[in-house]
Amino acid sequence: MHSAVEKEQPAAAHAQAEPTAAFLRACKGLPASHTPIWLMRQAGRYMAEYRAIRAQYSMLETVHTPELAAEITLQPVRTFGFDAAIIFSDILPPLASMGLELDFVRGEGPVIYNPLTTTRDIDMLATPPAEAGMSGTLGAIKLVAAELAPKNIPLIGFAGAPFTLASYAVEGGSSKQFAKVKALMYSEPAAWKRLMTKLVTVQADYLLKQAQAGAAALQVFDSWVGQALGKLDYQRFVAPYNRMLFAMLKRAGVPVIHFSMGTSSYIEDVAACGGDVMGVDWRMPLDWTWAQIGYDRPIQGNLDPVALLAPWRELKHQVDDLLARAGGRPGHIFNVGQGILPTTPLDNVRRLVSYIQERTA
Ligand code: 1CP
Repeated sequence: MHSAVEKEQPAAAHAQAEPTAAFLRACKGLPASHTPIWLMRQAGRYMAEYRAIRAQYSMLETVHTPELAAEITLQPVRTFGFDAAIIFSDILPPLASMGLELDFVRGEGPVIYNPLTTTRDIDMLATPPAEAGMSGTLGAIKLVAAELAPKNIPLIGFAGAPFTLASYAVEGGSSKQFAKVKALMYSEPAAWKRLMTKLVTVQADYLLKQAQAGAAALQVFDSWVGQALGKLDYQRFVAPYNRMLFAMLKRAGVPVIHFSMGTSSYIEDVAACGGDVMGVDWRMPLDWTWAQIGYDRPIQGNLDPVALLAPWRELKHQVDDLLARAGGRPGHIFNVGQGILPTTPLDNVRRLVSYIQERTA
């Protein structure tokens, strides 16, 4: 049942060697009271409470105001009883602290008005400490951790992986073909190295400070590597920097989830870069992916977020299939394979969370 919300725990519960929260136990591959569940983008437009706040404040105002970010983080946890919270923020605001002019344009998504076009732009990028540009998120983490620690609900901090962030910084926003960022990568290898190293420096510092502020786990989002790069490019142009990042995060003292999308053709290379838990998308069956990664490594995923738009009969079929593929092994964290959609019916989320928590108890 909902043991994660019922047990009273001391504030530093997540720092213990043997945690009691189901989510943290699964992150360590330990047997848990039930299969823990949280959903990427669990705070967002499918919730009326979120839309009400966003009607009054811009995306960046909500991210940089600790009280607003904390409230948005807590909304889905209160409503659905998830086994973990994820701090409300985005992967892109740290780029603003490096000197990129970021905005979230309604209906269009993220935009960077001064994308990197020359090697000089790369050399001009600043590498400030997280307190300089991300103090709002660090403050929000403190507020949420204080609220959730007595309920033994872990809070996840996060950041973008270097390639995924470089794609926005060079393309100036979302991309389908990643032509500009790949052209830079192929034609200016020395500048590429400087860019990726700066991104690793800033993200590692930011993630370590999120753990210090009270995040009980960290997730690194490498959303676009799989869409942009084949195995050989991943090995040459991305893996060295991801390895550096995950090595630096060992000092955090909390579990680190390494999430990527579209990487099933080279998931073993992705896994080799590090991360205690591998977050995977829905394109390959969970049992196949888990076997590639190794069953001794915890796994997070991998329901198709679009399945949450289906009637319960179909959703239940996909959920039962996924649980069967997880085979009741310790170290499975139930999640979607990418952020849930704004059109997701609340009832499906409610039903999914209680079904997972009750069926696997
Ligand atoms: O209100 C709105 O319309 C803003 C929509 C929105 C939201 C709710 C954006 C803009 N970001 C977020 C929050 C967000 N983004 C979280 C919050 C915590 C949670 O509840 O999960 C997280 C973890 C992210 C991470 C993120 N942002 C990723 C990685 C995960 C993924 O979905 O692959 C990426 C790629 C982004 C960039 C981004 N920010 C926002 C949008 C619409 C996008 C994607 C744009 C694109 O497709 O390129």
